Amino acid sequence: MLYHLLFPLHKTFIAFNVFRYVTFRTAGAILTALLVSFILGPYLIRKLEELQVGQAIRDDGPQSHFKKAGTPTMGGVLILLAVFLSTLLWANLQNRFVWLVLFATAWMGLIGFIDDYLKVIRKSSKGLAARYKFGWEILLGLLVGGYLYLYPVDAFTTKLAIPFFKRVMPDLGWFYILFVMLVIVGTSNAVNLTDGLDGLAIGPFIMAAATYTVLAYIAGHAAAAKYLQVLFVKGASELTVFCGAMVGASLGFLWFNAYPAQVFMGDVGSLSLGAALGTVAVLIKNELLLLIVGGIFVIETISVILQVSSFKATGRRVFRMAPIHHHYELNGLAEPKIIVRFWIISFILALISLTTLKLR
Ligand code: 57M
Repeated sequence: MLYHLLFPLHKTFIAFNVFRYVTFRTAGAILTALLVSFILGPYLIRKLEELQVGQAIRDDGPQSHFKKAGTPTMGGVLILLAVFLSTLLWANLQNRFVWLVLFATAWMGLIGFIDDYLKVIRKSSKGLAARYKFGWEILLGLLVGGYLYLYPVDAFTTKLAIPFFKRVMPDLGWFYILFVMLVIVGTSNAVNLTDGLDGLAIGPFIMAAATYTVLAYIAGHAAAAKYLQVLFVKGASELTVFCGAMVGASLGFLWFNAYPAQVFMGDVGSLSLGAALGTVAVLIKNELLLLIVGGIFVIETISVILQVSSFKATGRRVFRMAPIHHHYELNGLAEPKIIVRFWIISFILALISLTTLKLR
């Protein structure tokens, strides 16, 4: 909004020329989202407590979680508020990528909100039936993939960039639509599974969002994209502002979700943030790098797949409990130690992913 209101006045007030720069508006988005979180956070937590929007703890989980019963959940509403307000304020609203990623984030946020709401009113961890939840998630993925396939504005390509191999760029054709759905639904559920300890999902998410802030900036700048040999995507740099808003909102949420958590994000937060990250990765054409940047989310998901398939096939567990963070809990590792070690691994993976820009 500010871009459209103030930049045109730069001939009169030369200072407003600064609104031309994505970097300036991204810094504004980060700080605005952070401020919104700090200002609304305490109020929202009090409201959730008043409304008794408390977390129901499953009885088959680690004993240490029982003391968390009643912790306000659906704190993801705060994250989404901060992200949307900040993006609408600072981004160029004539950019279709901004609207596409806001659409995907809101859609997944609604699915998560309904799931959380059902869990709260039923006071159980059973929310929306899995088939409905996955059905609506898959539909979103197909809509985003289908839109990009049918309306490749500015030569948007269905080619797949592969980290480390600059010359290998297979064109997926119509399969691209399924690929986009897999990325968005996969990332969304991976973040959802990871959100099982205080700050365990939001910490790695901040690292991933910060990395994609840099990658979006590069993808949207022809000279930088050429120099670093990544696909140039015209208009992608506006996603830098959106990613900045996500970094600010997530840092603000971590202030309250840090151990011992005053609030949980709920599925409204985990599903929407995961979908936002997956959608950004698709739009800037850097999807596979998510496997490195979001390595913690990948490890958590693989631990569940291994556990469930082993349990179904042989009746034996690979881990003491899945996802893997529960395995370390049951091994006696303190919750804060597990969380901070996962953050350290995320930080290292984010650095590695940025080095792939040069190692091509
Ligand atoms: C998402 N949700 C947390 C909170 C958060 C297939 C199976 C692996 C699925 C998985 C599952 O149900 N995942 C759902 C994880 C839950 O957190 C809520 O959910 C939101 C995120 N979606 O925002 O609202 C619990 O996590 C704890 N928590 C914190 N701090 C936070 O900041 O302590 C969350 C956020 C909260 C709170 O206790 O209640 C969750 O864990 O459900 N299932 C599991 O993860 C279960 N594992 C399991 O069943 N393993 C079996 C399977 C694989 C065969 C096995 O290994 O044998 C564990 N989760 C629970 N109890 N709650 C263990 C059992």
